[in-house]
Amino acid sequence: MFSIRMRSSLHGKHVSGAERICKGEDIGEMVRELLTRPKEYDHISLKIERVEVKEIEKALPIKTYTFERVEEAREFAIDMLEREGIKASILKKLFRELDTGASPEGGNMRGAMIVDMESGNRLEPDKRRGIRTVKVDWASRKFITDQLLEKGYTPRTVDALAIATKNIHCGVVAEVCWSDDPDYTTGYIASESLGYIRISPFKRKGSPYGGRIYFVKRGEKDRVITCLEKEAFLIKSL
Ligand code: PML
Repeated sequence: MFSIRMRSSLHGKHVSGAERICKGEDIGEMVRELLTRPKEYDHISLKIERVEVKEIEKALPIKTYTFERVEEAREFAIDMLEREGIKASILKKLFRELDTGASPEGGNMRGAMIVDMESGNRLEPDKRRGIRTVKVDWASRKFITDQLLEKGYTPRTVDALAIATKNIHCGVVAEVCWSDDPDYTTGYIASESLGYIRISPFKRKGSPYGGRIYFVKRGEKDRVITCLEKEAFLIKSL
């Protein structure tokens, strides 16, 4: 199988990125599809790589919780994540960082923070780049997308659920995510026992800041990063 990754930008700013895993004979069709995704770009890169693929039987189960205000939504997320053994003080500090841009110069990171769940210390080797969950796709993307859209979820759920499922499979104990898209305020938390919990609104409308936080056991950091960035997975079903 092959992993195909596309990243596009306009005037030096990231526009869109996507990934597919497919058979050699389907590369042409996948590339054509990925090229139609960015509306406008002046730079696009495609990386095609042969990968050994493992399977994940089932995606994390989905639940959605809707709140009046961001503050209530965040309190709910903190309560849930405390059950996973992460202190509220650590969560509040990291939420502030995501809200104001977690990269050293204040912008969004390109990837995720990776955090020691006990001390709250950030462990990313490069705080601008962060950690990237790549090499993951649905075994039947079209079938899964149709099912999720029919249930009222969005195209973002399709990709975020795949990423969260791989993260937890690789040993991330819990994940927090909200988008950097100023108009997309639904985020999620995920863990083995919580599943994929969509939370709305997880951030204020209009905010250009967002990203992902991966909580890990300190001693497992290197193994988890290798799994997230190097091992390829196809998820078989919902
Ligand atoms: C959802 O609607 O299921 C939450 C998706 C979060 C997407 C984050 C992103 O696209 O950056």
